[in-house]
Amino acid sequence: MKNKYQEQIDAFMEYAKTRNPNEPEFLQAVKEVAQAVIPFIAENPKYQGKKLLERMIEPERTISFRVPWVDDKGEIQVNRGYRIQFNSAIGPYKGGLRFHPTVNQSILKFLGFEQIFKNALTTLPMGGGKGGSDFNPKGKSDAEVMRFAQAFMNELFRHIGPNTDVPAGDIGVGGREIGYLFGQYKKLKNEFSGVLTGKGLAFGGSLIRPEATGFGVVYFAQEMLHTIDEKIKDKKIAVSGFGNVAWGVITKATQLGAKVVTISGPDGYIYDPEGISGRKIDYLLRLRATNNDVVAPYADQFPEATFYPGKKPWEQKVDIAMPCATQNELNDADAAQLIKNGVLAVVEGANMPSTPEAIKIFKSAKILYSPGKASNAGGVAVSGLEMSQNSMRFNWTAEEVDQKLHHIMKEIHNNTVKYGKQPDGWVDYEVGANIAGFVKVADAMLAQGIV
Ligand code: NDP
Ligand code: 2IT
Repeated sequence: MKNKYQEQIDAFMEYAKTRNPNEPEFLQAVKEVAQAVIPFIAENPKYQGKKLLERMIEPERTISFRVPWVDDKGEIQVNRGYRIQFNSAIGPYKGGLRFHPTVNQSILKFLGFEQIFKNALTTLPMGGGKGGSDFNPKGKSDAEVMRFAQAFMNELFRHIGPNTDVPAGDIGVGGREIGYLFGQYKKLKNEFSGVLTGKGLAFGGSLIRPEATGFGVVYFAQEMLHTIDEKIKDKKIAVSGFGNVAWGVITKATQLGAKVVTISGPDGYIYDPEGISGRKIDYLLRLRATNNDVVAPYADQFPEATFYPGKKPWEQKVDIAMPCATQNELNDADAAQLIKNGVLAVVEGANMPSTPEAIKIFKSAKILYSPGKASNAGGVAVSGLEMSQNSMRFNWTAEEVDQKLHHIMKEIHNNTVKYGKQPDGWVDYEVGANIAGFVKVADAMLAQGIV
């Protein structure tokens, strides 16, 4: 479908490219939002002439810093740390930290930008931010991870705070790393506060936060399936990745009677025809804790499974695909294969895992397709609930948190459908999520003046 606002979108993207050269991932994320929001602005005078999108694509603050530390051999290592404080119109900056060798400013700006809209969708008062480092956790000892985390916090602490900016985990940052980061913050500030989320249960963490992103993805998938009178029970699901999000998705989908048949790592993917359940799910956690880049050992443990080196799970015939590894891991050829195999729904657990070409294929086939900023918002939503519990100095039970998460995912679905429903009844979740997120942030920015 040719967009009648294409010229305006192209002009805006030229402007964005000129200001952000060499940032392909960031521009990809901006384009997705611009395509949805520019036509909406054109039809809603209230949002015109305020340079809202121009303001939104400019981070309020970009912090980049040296992280020197000493490895186990006594050698000095130097990494680069970042925090992108993107938008605080609706609350303190909020978003994860990523430790991965591929981390650069473009990737963190794409993630921080997406986080603005995602956080707005959660219904909770959180602005958007993201940070991290090009530190590679692979093969590092526990002591090295601790020293790196402390060195990282030695600079970050002066830029964050429970009412300013509240980081959490992302790729390469889980409970262990958050623990070390929190310890160092507390030591430097002499302050015990909810400055980070994803903390251990003994020191202010929330029940269900580790599971939240994956559980939320599955709750969102249930809502999507309801719109076509389908259920998740007995569905065959392909999942990519084998980290925190993949684990949560597999746990909840299995509880609800679906069968997850794949996981993947950078080395290839596993196909398990019997489904990944029970002790196999526990095995995933052990595999992840090795800090190695591999899923191949799964097939040695469980001989009914096959390992496909260097391949991606999208070649398998499944009802639902849930990419949960990383950005741009599902391309146009993968999308075409999934459609050919009759996939009903693609529900993103990772951030921006489908390329723009892949999304185009899903949309023209009119399957159910949801962007990560809607379907993976459960993680940051429970981070928001962790902040609430920290402020109250009180803990909700697992059931209470799970119930609130479920409710939030339904709200996100409703709000996305509100703006994404097309005249023929098909829901464009990508357009819906971007407009719904934009409206909340834009209204707050308009009310607060030019700041
Ligand atoms: P983890 O570090 O726990 O896991 C990431 C997983 O993806 C690892 O298994 C990683 O392996 C794997 N992976 C990395 N590159 C590839 C690749 N090229 N092909 C296949 N697998 C790969 O991170 P999370 O589970 O936390 O994050 C996964 C995704 O979900 C990311 O896009 C993240 O931004 C997003 N997300 C995370 C949330 C959270 O709360 N944690 C919330 C919302 C979204 P390895 O590390 O060995 O390379
Ligand atoms: O991408 C994400 O939403 C996250 N990594 C979680 C952020 C958070 O603050 O919990």
